[in-house]
Amino acid sequence: MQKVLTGLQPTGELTIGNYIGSIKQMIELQNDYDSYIFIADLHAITLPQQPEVLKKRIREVLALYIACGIDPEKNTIYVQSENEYIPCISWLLECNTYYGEASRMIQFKEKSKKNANFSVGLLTYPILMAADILYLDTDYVPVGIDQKQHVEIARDIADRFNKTYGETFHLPQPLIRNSGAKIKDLKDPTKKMSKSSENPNSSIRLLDPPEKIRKKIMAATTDSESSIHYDPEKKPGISNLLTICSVFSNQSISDLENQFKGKNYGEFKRYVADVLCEKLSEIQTKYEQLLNSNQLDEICEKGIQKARELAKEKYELMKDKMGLIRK
Ligand code: ATP
Ligand code: LTN
Repeated sequence: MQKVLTGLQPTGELTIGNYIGSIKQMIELQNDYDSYIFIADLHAITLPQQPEVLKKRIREVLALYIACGIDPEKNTIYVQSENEYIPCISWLLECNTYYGEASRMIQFKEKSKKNANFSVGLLTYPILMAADILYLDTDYVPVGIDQKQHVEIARDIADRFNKTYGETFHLPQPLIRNSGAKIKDLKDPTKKMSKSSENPNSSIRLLDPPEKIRKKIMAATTDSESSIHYDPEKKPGISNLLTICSVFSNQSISDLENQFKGKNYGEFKRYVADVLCEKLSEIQTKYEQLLNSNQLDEICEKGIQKARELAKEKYELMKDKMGLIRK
């Protein structure tokens, strides 16, 4: 059975961008693939985090995965930092990655520009991500478009390692949605919606109450026309709302365009808010039930045992290939 794997950083409250770009794809694949989903807490600390907040968020994201529909019977679910072989594998991969290659990553350039004293971890971030992907011989990695380059570098590193030391890794491929690969910021629809954004009105959080969802959607930036049609270049705000609405209502964009022909932006926005409130309130009810249950711990214990065993096996193989053996 082919393998799919993805991870999310516990760096803030998850947004509908995270849901669409990553979680929903995993839900759609879980019946047909050997599926792995984890909390990328080691990636989160590449930027400063407050320990108490981080701890709380790890649990929140776990509960949200399951509340959204990630089935613990069909997925291996774990917390990245509990798998001690991942940083070991990452180190071996770092020594087979060029500095130039890592420093060309777009995310590194953007995040290092924003933080005057950035950590070395911000540079080696994609190599840690390569370790997450490669230990498992992952076939597909469902992500938003912003992570495509990181999956590609993982593939390059794997290919180089195979050529240098002999066949060791399977080459992974990113899996990116046609529509919804980059949900936009509600206030500035030329930018990506991001959970660590400073403006709370720029994103819909999966745990936002209905009145907040309505307020944010009604205040979302649009344009001065009145026609509701999909044109990401000229109408980025309306196109973004159409994409969001299409994913959450399971209607196609052209069906939505027909439904709202001749109607105004206010009517359309009210519909988008209704659709979101309905779906998110289902997720929120399940989330509340899960957050303080023992079920979460049991799921993670089971998940980490499997992930650790597989990572240990790959680490030993890599060491062997690289000559890291005493006799
Ligand atoms: P941060 O603001 O901390 O960088 P983020 O919101 O970008 O966080 P990540 O944890 O980096 O979220 O990403 C988790 C997954 O969600 C990744 O696969 C990423 O590509 C996807 N994702 C994040 N934002 C969006 C978005 N706006 N549209 C589609 N996919 C997204
Ligand atoms: N960098 C990713 C999170 C992540 C990930 C991974 C995603 C860490 N390791 C492995 C897919 C596969 C992000 O979403 N920011």
